[in-house]
Amino acid sequence: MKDQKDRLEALRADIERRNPAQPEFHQAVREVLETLAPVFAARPEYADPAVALVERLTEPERQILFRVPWQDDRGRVHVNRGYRVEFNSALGPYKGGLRFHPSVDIGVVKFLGFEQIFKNALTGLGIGGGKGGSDFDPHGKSDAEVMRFCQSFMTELHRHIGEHTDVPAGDIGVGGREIGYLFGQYRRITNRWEAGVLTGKGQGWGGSAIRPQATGYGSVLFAAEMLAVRGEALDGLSAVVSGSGNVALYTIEKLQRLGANPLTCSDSEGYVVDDKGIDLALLKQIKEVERGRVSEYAARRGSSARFVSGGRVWDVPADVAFPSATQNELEARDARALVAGGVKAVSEGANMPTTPEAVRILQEAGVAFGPGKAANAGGVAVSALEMAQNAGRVAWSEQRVEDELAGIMRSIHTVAHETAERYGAPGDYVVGANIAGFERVADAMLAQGVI
Ligand code: NDP
Ligand code: 2IT
Repeated sequence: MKDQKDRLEALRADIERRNPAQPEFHQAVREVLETLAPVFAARPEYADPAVALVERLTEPERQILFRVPWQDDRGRVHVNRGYRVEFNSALGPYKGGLRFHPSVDIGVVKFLGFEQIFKNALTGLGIGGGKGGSDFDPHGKSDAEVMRFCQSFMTELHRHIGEHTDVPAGDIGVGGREIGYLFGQYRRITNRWEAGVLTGKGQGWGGSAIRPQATGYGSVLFAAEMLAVRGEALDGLSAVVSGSGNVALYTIEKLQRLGANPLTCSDSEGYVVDDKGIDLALLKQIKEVERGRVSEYAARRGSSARFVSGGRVWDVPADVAFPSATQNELEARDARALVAGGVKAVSEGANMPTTPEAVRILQEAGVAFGPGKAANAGGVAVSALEMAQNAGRVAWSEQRVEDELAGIMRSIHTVAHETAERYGAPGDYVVGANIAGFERVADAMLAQGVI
């Protein structure tokens, strides 16, 4: 075990040296490597330096970086960067979202792509790991500007993707509108109706029922599974949710359907707390229809709600918490605030929202902690179901997709829970999810030879 720890530590140092100035990627790799020592001790074939399995797993198969020029409504030309990191295809075509946000750089895309490998493995479906995006900021842009940007982005990206090669979807800043423009340009350039090249499409033209809801619904289902192990249920519990985008909105919806009371939402300017519980119809109108800010929700809701500029939702005491905005949004002091407020479970709808120190604080306080790789896998799982429907040229009913999603989330919970027990860390879903995802990818890589 000591030897394994030393080898992993040397590997980690080497990865940081070879990938300078990529702190999010370092963080994601460190967090996985830290949990692998027991599986290396039990299965020496994974750790054999002569096979260099971890070295291969942490090096993307391919990284694509390109210029994206586009014109604004006044005719001015802007230049953004486009990225697609095709990280690992041992289990299937590269699969993962596109993020449009000013903070996107190669380190962010690599952290997301690396996480995606294990998340996708956990779904049990045939999808590899990838991620992409751009430093383009869709906030404040007209529909026509977003369309021209998406068309320019796809004009380069199209040569690298395909239903059997690499299948992007949405992430921060990329939703149904952007997927529509991207799909239109792909179809025009290739002259192919290749529905399975992108997921998150509109339901009238190849999209799956429940895909917009899937990540948020899945994150709540995962929390329900964690609570059930402790003999508890969501019904009657209060909840804090961060973010107000795709994942947050449908987390709130599912919580309400299961009888819980979500009290908050947020954006990069601050948060809203609503003592009566979030009015989801109003929030959806502001976010999905008007593309507005959460401060407008407080202004329109009346006396039960207030907007806290610059604050974080974790200061509001609640039974369960759902970080659903972005990476590193829940830090040590936030974890302490949640624990002081009596939180029982935290389920990560976002990718890597909880810092390592905050995870430790929550776990040491006995809080059930569902890491994003497991808890937010419902989105990509329904994307894989969308690919299956596209391949068969069929559309499944809402009920069927919802049942499949529930089954997949249950099975991810079971596998993470059982794997943690098997490796001597009962109740630690971080260990369970990392090892279970790793084993599936590692076995496929070993079987497929040195590539
Ligand atoms: P959206 O773009 O729909 O919403 C993002 C939300 O997070 C917005 O409220 C946004 O506020 C806020 N946010 C984004 N960046 C920051 C930041 N740097 N600081 C503070 N707030 C921020 O994205 P999604 O809901 O799709 O994604 C949210 C998270 O869920 C991400 O971590 C994503 O990777 C993850 N995820 C998404 C999946 C999906 O299917 N969409 C699947 C699995 C995980 P503002 O408008 O002010 O920027
Ligand atoms: O982080 C994620 O899992 C996503 N953004 C969804 C990826 C997908 O291909 O549906």
